[in-house]
Amino acid sequence: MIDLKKLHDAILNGNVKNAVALTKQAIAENCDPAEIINGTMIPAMGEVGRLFEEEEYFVPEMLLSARAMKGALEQLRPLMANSGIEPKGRVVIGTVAGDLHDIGKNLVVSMLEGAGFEVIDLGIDVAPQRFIEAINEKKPQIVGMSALLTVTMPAIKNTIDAITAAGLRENVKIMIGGAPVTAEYAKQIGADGYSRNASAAVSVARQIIGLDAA
Ligand code: B1M
Repeated sequence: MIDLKKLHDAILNGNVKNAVALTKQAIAENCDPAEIINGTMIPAMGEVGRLFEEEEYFVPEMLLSARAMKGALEQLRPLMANSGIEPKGRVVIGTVAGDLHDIGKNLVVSMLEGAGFEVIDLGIDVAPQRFIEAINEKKPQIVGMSALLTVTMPAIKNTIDAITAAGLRENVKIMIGGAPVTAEYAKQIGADGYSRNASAAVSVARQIIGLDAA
């Protein structure tokens, strides 16, 4: 029987090989993917953040842990996918300009896809103009923006302002998230929805396009 603490430590130590192997083992043993992600993998990244703050970890260690986390998440992705169902809606999503963090955003993408949304992922460091082009080309119902840095949070507002200036604000609902983002901030800058984590992102997405009552 797998000891998920080993997976936690593999991510913490940036050991991609072990993180992938242990995730495969957890899947083979029918562990709940939500438990693996929320109970083991996300806390490991939280610990990485703590060590970075305490100057025990530096950027290279964070990068290695991020690589291990991504490798492990890749294994779980097929379990989160929900193929063959009618798309619930289309979402264009990205990490805002200046911000390179994508693990949380990728989790949101997987959860939305798993819940039947079609997701167009613009990646990281996405300039307002790229969001605008994607809205014009893909005609999404929802635009999602992620920011992990206090200094990149204003890029969310800049992007909303640019979407408004382009005359597209009425065409889309906007959902935002990321560690420093709050519901209050979302309200203040005129976003339609905020979610604290990836699973709540699905409920928020459904609510803002009227699939569920608020
Ligand atoms: Co960075 N980093 N980082 N980092 N990094 C943080 C965010 C930090 C909190 C670490 C710390 O000091 N404790 C700190 C930010 C402080 C602040 O501004 N408040 C920080 C810093 C300072 C930096 C640099 C400036 C470091 C430097 O260079 N000196 C630099 C900035 C680079 C840049 O972006 N321009 C930097 C770089 C990096 C790496 C590249 C090395 C790497 C990212 C690799 C990658 O993502 N591919 C990295 C990492 C790994 C982290 C930590 C350790 C982990 C982030 C993570 O993946 N968490 C992080 C510390 C921490 O978070 N405790 C840290 C796990 C993930 C599942 O959670 O992303 O919060 P999270 O996503 C959640 C929710 O927020 C929410 O759902 C997700 C799943 O539940 N959510 C949404 C996210 N987006 C959403 C969108 C939605 C809805 C919900 O709707 C659209």
